[in-house]
Formats: sequence, C-alpha cells, structure tokens
Amino acid sequence: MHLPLINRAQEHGEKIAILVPNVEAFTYRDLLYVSSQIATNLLQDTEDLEEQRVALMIPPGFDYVATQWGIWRAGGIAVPLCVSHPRPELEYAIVNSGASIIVAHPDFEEILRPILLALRNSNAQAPNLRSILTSETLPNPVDRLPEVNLARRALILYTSGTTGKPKGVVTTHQNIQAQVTSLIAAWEWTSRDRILHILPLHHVHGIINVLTCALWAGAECRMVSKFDAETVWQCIGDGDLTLFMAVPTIYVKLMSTWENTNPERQKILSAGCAKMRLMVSGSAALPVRVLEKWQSISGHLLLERYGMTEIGMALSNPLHGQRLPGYVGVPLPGVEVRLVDEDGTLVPSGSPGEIQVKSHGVFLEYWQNPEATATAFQDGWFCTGDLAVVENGNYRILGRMSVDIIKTGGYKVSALEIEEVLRSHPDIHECAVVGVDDPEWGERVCAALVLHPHRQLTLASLRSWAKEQLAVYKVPTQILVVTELPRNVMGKVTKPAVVELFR
Ligand code: MLC
Ligand code: AMP
Repeated sequence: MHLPLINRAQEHGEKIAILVPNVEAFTYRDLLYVSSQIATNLLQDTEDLEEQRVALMIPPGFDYVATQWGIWRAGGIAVPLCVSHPRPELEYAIVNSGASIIVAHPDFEEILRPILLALRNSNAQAPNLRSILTSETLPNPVDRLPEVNLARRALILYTSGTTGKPKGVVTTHQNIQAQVTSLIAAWEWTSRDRILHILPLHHVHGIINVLTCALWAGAECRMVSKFDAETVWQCIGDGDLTLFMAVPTIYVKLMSTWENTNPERQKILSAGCAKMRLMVSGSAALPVRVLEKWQSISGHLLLERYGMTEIGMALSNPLHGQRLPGYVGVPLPGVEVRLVDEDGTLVPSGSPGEIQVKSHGVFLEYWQNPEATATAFQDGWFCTGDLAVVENGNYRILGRMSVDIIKTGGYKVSALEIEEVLRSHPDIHECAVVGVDDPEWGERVCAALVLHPHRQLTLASLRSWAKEQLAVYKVPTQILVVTELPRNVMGKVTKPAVVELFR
C-alpha cells in the first residue's frame, strides 16, 4: 500500500504536476519516478528510514517536491529549511530535529558546509550526518519502497511561540490527509485547476494549502523560485490560472505594482484575475480596505480563511454564498471549533473567547517537547492563543492573546526570541520588542532599547548585525533609544505602553 498521495498521482500519469513558467514542466509520472529514485538514494541499503529526519534546503520547484515525496516514500520525516535563513536559524532546526540527512541545492552548499562540519565534529550531535546535493546522479533502477502507515510522522515545521525558540510542529500523514481533504472539499479543487505557487515552502500555507492540495487533486502547480510582484502579474496576465492564494502583504504588494502599470496593461492583468475561479487570503488579518481595493482591481471578493501550523485550516468563508468582509467564516469540513473564556468555559454567542480546535488535522506533538504539547491542549482541544467572537454565525478574529506573538508579512515571530538575540549585542543593556500596526506588513517588528552608558547605536548598524542571526522579517525595522522601559507597578515591562512609544 502506497501513501494515498502517491496512489492518486498514478491516476494522473501524463498530466503536468509542476510547471516552472517558461523553463520546464514535469508530469505526475516524472514526479513519481524521480521521487522513487530519491527515496532509493535516501534508503541506501536500509529498507525503511523509520522516521529519520531528513532536512531539505531546496528552492521552490520540481526538486523540492520530488525530494519531499522521496523522503515520505522512504519512510522519513521531512524537515523543510527556509532558504533565506541565516546560519544560526538553520543550525537550530537541523540540531533540534536531529536530522540524519540533509538534501540541499548546490546554491546552499556554502552556508550549510560549516554547520555540517561543526555537527560532525561534535560527536555527540551527529557524527554520521549525511549530506546529499540535488545535482547528484540518482540511482537507476529503483528499490522496492517501504509501506508507510498513515499514522507515522511526516513533517516537522518550525513555528514561533511565547517561549522564545521556535518549536517543531509534527504532523502525521493522517493529519496532512485530513487538512488537505477538508480544503479540497470546501474549495472544490479538481484536476482541472491550475494554481500559481509563490509562497515559502517551510510553512503550512505554501506546503499544504497550495502544493499538497494541488497534487492531491491532480491539478497543475506552477512554481516560481521567489515572490516577485512583476513575475506574479505576468503569470496572472497569461490568463489561464484558476486559483491563487497569498498572505495580505502579497496582495498589498501586487496592488502597488498594478497601480504603477499603464492602463492598457492594467486591463490585461485584471482580466487574468477575472478568469480565475477563486482567490484566497490568509495567515494574517486581511484589512477590509485591502479586500475592497483588491476587488476593484481583480473583480474578486477575496475568500479569507483562518489557520495555524498546528491545526492546518480551521475557519473559512464560503466558496459559494456570502463572504463577509472582516470575518473568517465558519468551521471547515471535519473541523470543530469552540470559543472559551479564561476558565475554559464556553462563552455565549457574541462574547469573545479563545479559539480552540479539534480535528483529525490537528498536529501530533511538538517535537521532543511533551510539556509544551501537554499545555497546548485542554480536554483534547488545541488552544490556539487567538481570540475571536461569533457574530451572525460567522467568526471574527480579534487578535492574539499574547503581545509577544507578532505577525509580519504572514510570518509568525516571537518578540522574546528577538529580544534574546538583541540582548547579546554589546551596546544593548535592555530591550523590548513589539509589533506595530503597518498597512503593508500587518505588523512591523520594532524595538525599544536601553543602551549601556555612553554607547550609541544606529538602526542600520543594528540591522546589519542582527541579519547575521535572524531571518530578515525578524530584524527590527525601527528602534527607539530610551532611558528606561515603561513598566507597571509590579516592575514588568508593559508592552502596550512600548507600542505607544512608536506611534
Ligand atoms: C522583509 N522586509 C520586511 C519584512 N520582510 N520589512 C518589514 N517587515 C517585514 N516582515 C524587507 C527586507 O528587510 C528587505 O528590505 C525587503 O523587505 C525585501 O525583503 P524580502 O525578504 O525580499 O521580501 P519579499 O520577498 O518582498 O517578502 C515579502 C513576502 C514574504 C510577503 C513575499 O514575507 C512572504 O513570502 N511571506 C509569506 C509568509 C508565509 O507564507 N506565511 C504563512 C505561515 S503559515 P531591504 O531594505 O533589506 O531591501 C500560517 C498559517 C496560515 O500562517 O494560516 O496560513
Ligand atoms: P502560524 O503559526 O505561522 O501558522 O500562524 C498562525 C497564526 O496566524 C494564527 O494563530 C493567527 O494568529 C494568524 N492568522 C492566520 N490566519 C488569519 C486570519 N485570517 N486573520 C487573522 N489572523 C490569522
């Protein structure tokens, strides 16, 4: 028995699975064969990877997908690394997941080399860490591949929380199947769909909602190596896409590029949008003014939905029927949602409460962190840490319960993680990191700093220092040097007062 994703692909043999516009196209048959070669290569002389973690650092495209499938078919757990992360963040994911193999595109050999060397030298960590480049010749013929039970772990995605360092969210093949089939049913994916994939491939939005849904449905997934507004518009303007999904920041960037285009081309681009059957927004709150402006450009009332790495998608506006601006709709098929107060009691309709979720799509565990896993659940319900209210039968997201969680450009970022890094700067005595509302990024990462006596610090120098350690979206975009941080009577830094400093 193969994994259902693999079985289904066999039905679509000669159909195009992955297309890199103007470069190359690969059929489902190609994907099945190359992923079996990759699985054979990963297995070497063993029969089953038995949930060994395989990290992959590959830009969006066929090699990424074939490697992800190869890992699954060999019985491994895929750990996708972000292709733009600096060394410390890559090292953290590799070490924390205990990866025994890393598959990388040759472009990343240089950044990975010192990490691999350091890990191989520290015997306790990973003396046998194996590295494979996607440019290597693959074995032919292929081996018999193991049977992989759906209850087995499939994926570890790193996500920030309120405890500083990111946690590895583990999903099983069954979880992925539940997440995908729920979306396929709700948004009526079919093998006739063609979607443009422009999202990062180390998060659930890009991996599950776009890539895996497309391949599960036998649809065509068009991949570009990195988001670029001009390229996206060109693909939309070609006029034969049926679906598009993005975070609000991407819609804002697309709108500004459209506005700087001449009126004739604007018409072509808008006509490309109008030919699609669905455009979706998620991963962060979609401001109503963005929704309205996008409607005037594209003719589409964006379908907004709500989800999270740990649960997949939970709430969605309808494909057919009325979509309410500012609301995220109702629970998706197979998903139960409830709102509770601080005591864990259900709140009456119209009152705000924490969103809690139960479904087969809910993750298995935080990787090697049973305490965090246990505290994330209440009576079998996953506690999202997001507040919402139900009005006229529809959920409206009110925000997060913790000020230390920032959403910027669709990325979830822990203020505490950034503070920890900033405190290691030789000039910084104390700091408080907050998210400040921003029309383009949703929130921007801002830092209030107390410096050591007689020290000075510019934003530019702090940013270039921080980029060595943090992903670009975690690097503060604004700093304020203050003599002291605002505190409450208990002496605790009050983040809302810090946010006010930036207004
Ligand atoms: C980048 N820049 C930022 C920034 N990110 N500035 C402020 N805030 C941010 N968050 C700056 C950089 O410093 C740089 O400036 C310039 O923008 C270009 O950087 P870049 O990295 O090239 O940006 P770009 O490619 O334009 O990226 C923007 C983006 C990207 C929106 C395409 O952030 C993105 O792909 N976001 C999607 C994230 C996602 O998939 N989230 C889903 C998580 S799953 P300079 O000055 O250095 O040039 C989830 C669950 C669910 O949330 O519900 O889906
Ligand atoms: P992540 O941990 O990166 O998967 O991010 C999940 C978080 O994104 C959720 O907990 C929400 O805070 C936020 N989120 C996702 N979709 C929406 C939405 N439509 N509106 C508001 N917030 C959202």
